[in-house]
Amino acid sequence: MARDKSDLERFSVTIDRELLAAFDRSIAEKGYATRSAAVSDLVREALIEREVANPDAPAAGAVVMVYDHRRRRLAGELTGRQHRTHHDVIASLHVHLDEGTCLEIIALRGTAGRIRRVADELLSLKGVKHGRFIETAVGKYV
Ligand code: NI
Repeated sequence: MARDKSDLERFSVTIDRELLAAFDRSIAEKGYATRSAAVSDLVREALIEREVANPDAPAAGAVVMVYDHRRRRLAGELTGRQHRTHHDVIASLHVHLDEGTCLEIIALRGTAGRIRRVADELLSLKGVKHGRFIETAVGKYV
């Protein structure tokens, strides 16, 4: 992506005034310094979403999940699945939130379709209370 100013291009956009006002409020709340930075992120997001829709695209992502380790067999099952998919699981972080609740963050790298399948399998395990998978394209747009 843009490495110096010569890589940047200016363009104008015609947009509904109220929509633009709402966008400006939204990006101010998020802390963007300029519309350009916010629009660049939106464009990148759209391109990455499209890229990772291709199951063969190189991708990386993270599963973030919360579960109760006292739940029978769940902790062992989670570990077993990560070992079985060790080519895709590149790191994990386990945090003991309280007496029973664990927060686990599992980093995945592989093709988009494959790591999504691994993430879905982890998140659908019985006993996972809440979780989410975020993914990004590798080597393209980022
Ligand atoms: Ni724990």
